[in-house]
Amino acid sequence: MSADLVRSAIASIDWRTGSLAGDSVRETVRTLAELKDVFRDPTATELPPDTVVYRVQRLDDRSGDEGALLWGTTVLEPGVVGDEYFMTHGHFHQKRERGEFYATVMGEGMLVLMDEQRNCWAEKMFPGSLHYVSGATAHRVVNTGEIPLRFVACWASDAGHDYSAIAQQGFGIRVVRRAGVPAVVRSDL
Ligand code: S6P
Ligand code: ZN
Repeated sequence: MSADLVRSAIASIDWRTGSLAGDSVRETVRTLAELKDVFRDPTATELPPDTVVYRVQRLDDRSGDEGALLWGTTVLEPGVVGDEYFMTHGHFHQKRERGEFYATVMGEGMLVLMDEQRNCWAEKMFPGSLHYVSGATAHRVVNTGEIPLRFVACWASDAGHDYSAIAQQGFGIRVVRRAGVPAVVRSDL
């Protein structure tokens, strides 16, 4: 076969874990120190600040390419700060019309969603659950289980990430541990 006619796949995925491998894969790590503002009481933990809360693997950025798609895998560790489970920062997309798919590979959690009018809801995440995040909907993932929550995502590469609205006002709901089980509560209660 001619080398010109056959090319390598962009990366590989291990479907048991969602892990990506290949030259185009980039990884970011988020520690407790970077996430302290997402928790209602960031002091309610004795975990060291460099504790890893989640890692994101992403295919190399192609945000300049109109219509291109990105793929990523997030591994969110189990844990709590006070009565709140470990969670991602959460964000809107800068281009509000750009949606995203999430699919859970392993673990249990909640996908917390909020529209621009601050209407909020949560969807249960479990192995095989498939979620569509429509445009203009902020999204955050919470690990309510005992093992790492692993999920894959696919989104428009030019969507961009807007963290500022969430950093300033947070989500209107929180996922907390009550009597050992997850409960979704309003943030102002
Ligand atoms: C990107 C997609 C995910 C998140 C990742 C971490 O649009 O939603 O790859 O970036 O789960 O969450 P966050 O809120 O820290 O970006
Ligand atoms: Zn997103």
